[in-house]
Amino acid sequence: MITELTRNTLVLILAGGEGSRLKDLTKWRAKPAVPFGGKYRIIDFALSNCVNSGLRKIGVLTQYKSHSLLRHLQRGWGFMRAEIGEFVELLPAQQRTSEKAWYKGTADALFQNMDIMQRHNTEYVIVLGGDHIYTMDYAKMLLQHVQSGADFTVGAIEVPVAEATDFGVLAVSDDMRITSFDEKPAQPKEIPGKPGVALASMGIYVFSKRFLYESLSEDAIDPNSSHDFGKDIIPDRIKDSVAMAYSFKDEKTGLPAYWRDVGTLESYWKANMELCAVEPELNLYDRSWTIWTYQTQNPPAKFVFDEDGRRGEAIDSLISAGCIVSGASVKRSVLSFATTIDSHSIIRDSVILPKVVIGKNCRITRAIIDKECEIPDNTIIGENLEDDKARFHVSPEGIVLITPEMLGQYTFPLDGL
Ligand code: ADQ
Ligand code: ADP
Repeated sequence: MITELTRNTLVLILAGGEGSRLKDLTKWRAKPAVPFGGKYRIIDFALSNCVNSGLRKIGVLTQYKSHSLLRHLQRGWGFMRAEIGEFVELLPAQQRTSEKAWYKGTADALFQNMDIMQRHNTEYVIVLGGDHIYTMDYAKMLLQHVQSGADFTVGAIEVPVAEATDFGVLAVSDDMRITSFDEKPAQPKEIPGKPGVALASMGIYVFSKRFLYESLSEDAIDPNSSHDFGKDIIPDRIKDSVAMAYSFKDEKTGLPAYWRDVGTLESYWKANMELCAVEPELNLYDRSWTIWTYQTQNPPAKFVFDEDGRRGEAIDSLISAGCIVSGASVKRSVLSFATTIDSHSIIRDSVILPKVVIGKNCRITRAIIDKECEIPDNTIIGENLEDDKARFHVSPEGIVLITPEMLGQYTFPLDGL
């Protein structure tokens, strides 16, 4: 809902990280631009949450391999009405301050956009990562921030301690004031009274304007630091400011809400697989919380008998527009748009990105296949991982990643220079 508060808030989405743990999926595109869930890109979730929360002044900070991301944003997110103060602005790293360097860390990315923040001059600034899958009403966090009189508020979620080593870990008092913050600790603190559970930072923050400007000013940041929010600014400022945590919970159950970091091949694959459940925790069918995206026009998905009379079928799967399954079987898989699968092939537990062509007699299990791959007839993937390792990337958990380059499809003149 648009309110006085949401109108007075600028959102900055950090979308420039390298995402190196997604391996070759992010070789040519930034992590927020990676396709997800059949028809979306990862960044669509943060952006849709903004629009659905009534937050319509949005800047997206890009840096690493941003072509695909910028194209997606230009094509799909240009529908805001500038004349009523709504926008999605693209903010590529462009050395706007006297600093002659690309963005160093996340804090530096914001510092280099101080002029933009000052120009919009909103009372509040929300900073989000562009690479998580979740639905969340940010307006509720904003309201808590304002009502508590905080200088900054960190979005937080309960996670198993074993996973908390990848996150910032918070300790809070009874009234949710942050008492400590450790970035990616080797031994995360448990929540008192909840053994095995830690309170992790979701990497999303609400700042009051004055506090943010002060924290980003040149004298406030140690020039030798990594210029990072999680490592430098947040831990530094909890003592001398009002720092609050906002606990992200499912309102109906009171349990931690759905929130997935899809930073590794395993977690990316798993979050896609979760969508194949009969009742997934992430409800893409909720008409009150549409996930917006850009999509090319495609005809409906089609399932046909092949010339031998074999059925083309799919079960427990998401099949996007433009796909044709001919005499082949798809089980517990996500097919992005315009993929074709030919006779006698069986696809199981796999994530197929757009415009993939899968030939006849293939068996593909536990794989991620990148956009525009052409898989030749009789290809077997996911059954003998030693064989797969020779041709493709195999994650420690045995998920096989296949890209056009690995199939020898692209030969670029610049390769090897
Ligand atoms: P990480 O995700 O490891 O931890 P980071 O790599 O800084 O932190 O990425 C945060 C966001 O900023 C990502 O969306 C990334 O794409 C983007 N980003 C990174 N460098 C950028 C740059 N120079 N310019 C623009 N965008 C950039 C953070 C917090 C943890 C928290 C986790 C939650 O530091 O405390 O627990 O997020 O996933
Ligand atoms: P999009 O989805 O925007 O069509 P992709 O996500 O497929 O683009 O690719 C991201 C970007 O990387 C695009 O700019 C594309 O042209 C480029 N790209 C993809 N694969 C390769 C490659 N093997 N070599 C060089 N550039 C590539």
